[in-house]
Amino acid sequence: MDMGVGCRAVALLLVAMFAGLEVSMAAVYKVGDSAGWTIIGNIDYRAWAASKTFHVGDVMIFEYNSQYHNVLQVTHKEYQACNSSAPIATYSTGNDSITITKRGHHLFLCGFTGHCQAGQKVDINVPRTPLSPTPSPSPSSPATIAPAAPPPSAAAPRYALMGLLGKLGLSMAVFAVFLSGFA
Ligand SMILES: [Cu+2]
Repeated sequence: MDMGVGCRAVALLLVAMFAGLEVSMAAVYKVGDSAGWTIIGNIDYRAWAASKTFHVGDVMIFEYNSQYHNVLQVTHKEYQACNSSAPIATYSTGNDSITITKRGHHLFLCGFTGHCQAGQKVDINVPRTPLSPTPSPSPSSPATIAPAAPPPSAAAPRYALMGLLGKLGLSMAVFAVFLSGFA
């Protein structure tokens, strides 16, 4: 084995290791993407959230001018009514990072007068029943009723799969080294 192949192998292994690392890390989302947390432009935060699949450990970044907005975490009832009088948590730095630590709905709204009514509210939902990574192609089987309160260990299979994908990536990279080194 000459030095060139060795160096390439090390480089590819590093790439594969980082790729494997990436899939197991939590995602960071900027709420509203480039628009941020605002009432300007009628951002559809419902559509924004619907386009994502959130997981426990993901980080939501709310970016806004703290003179005109804030971020209040509220209950479902308060969310529906745009009630900002008794929030669960209040964020007001203008650049808030909020880590999602459990499954279910995480409801946020802006507490400034009229903003929530104007649509500045977002529902970050982490499905209580993990979505199957490979949906069954046969629609004939009826949907099974999930238990009301799944144990915390329910997240384990997903991470196991992520680890598997990482290993798959690694072995593919090793295979690529063989192809490039001995072709
Ligand atoms: Cu606001």
